Amino acid sequence: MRFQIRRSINNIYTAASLDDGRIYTCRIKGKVMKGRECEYSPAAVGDIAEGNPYSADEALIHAVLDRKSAFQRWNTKRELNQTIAANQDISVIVVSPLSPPLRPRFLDRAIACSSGAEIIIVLNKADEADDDAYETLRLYSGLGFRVIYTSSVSGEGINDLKSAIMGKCSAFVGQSGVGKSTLVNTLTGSGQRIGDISEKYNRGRHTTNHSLYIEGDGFSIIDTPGVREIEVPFEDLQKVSEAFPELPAGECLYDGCLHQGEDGCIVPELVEKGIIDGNRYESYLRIIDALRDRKPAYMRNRKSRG
Ligand SMILES: Nc1nc2c(ncn2[C@@H]2O[C@H](COP(=O)(O)OP(=O)(O)OP(=O)(O)O)[C@@H](O)[C@H]2O)c(=O)[nH]1
Ligand SMILES: [Mg+2]
Ligand SMILES: [Zn+2]
Repeated sequence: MRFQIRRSINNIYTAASLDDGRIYTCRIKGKVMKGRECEYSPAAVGDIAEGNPYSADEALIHAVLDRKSAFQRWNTKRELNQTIAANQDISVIVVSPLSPPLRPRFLDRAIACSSGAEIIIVLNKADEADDDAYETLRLYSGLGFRVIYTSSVSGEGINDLKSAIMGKCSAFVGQSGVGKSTLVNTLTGSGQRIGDISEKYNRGRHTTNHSLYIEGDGFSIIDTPGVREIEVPFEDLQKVSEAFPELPAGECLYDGCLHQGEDGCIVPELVEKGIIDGNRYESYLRIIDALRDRKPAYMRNRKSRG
């Protein structure tokens, strides 16, 4: 039987059967799934799994199918990749202008954490936005990212966002307190818990603590727990440039140029001329640097077999 994972807490999964439409509580056979050694958890919300029911509402999962897309982050503590959402058509990266403040560096990393999905940037709390926020996001629309301005207070942009996600599955990701769950509630009428913003730190309180798949009217959303920090998952360095569409492909002297100013790399000149934004380039370089020394725990501890 095939299942779609809809909630995951401590390796107990709530999943909808794609065959009989019922909801099952699932466990996974074994702790680590083959091919997923690099991951914090063998399955994520949005994953399609194969398994067998052993009662009317319980099943055992023995395989998780390959993903077409994912939003992953590096779990610094466990030193593994952590999948926040899987198989979404769109990664909706939600930011807010002031509480918490918009951080372009964070946004750049979040874009790089998404693979295989379309990206939409949502500036929520548009009711609090100043010119700076609009200015910052103009850069991203200029790069070809779709940017939607929303406010759950004034209702601005909600219909635009709704039409953008219609017929699709979207993962709402971003910092804690930007208003992901509020948007999800506005869009689906569901009753996700909403948190307030800590006055002392001007950031959210991690109100949503696990990813959850929610069905709306003609679309679905994976609401995800907000994070304070985000690091790009362990992956091929070449893949990072996919998150930076402004970087030239195949124009530097050497194939597979990482654009760190190698011989024959044209990027530093493009930055100097202002054709590539210097801050974006700095984000890119920082991500490459961070990834270079990064190795998942399971790889580091493994003994070399010569
Ligand atoms: N001014 C304003 N406040 C908003 C808006 N949307 C949400 N908020 C407030 O922002 C706070 C955080 O909202 P949540 O929806 O819990 O944020 P979240 O992104 O789900 O946070 P986590 O679950 O911690 O990741 C709440 O106090 C909301 O009322 C908005 O459009 N404008
Ligand atoms: Mg939330
Ligand atoms: Zn280059």
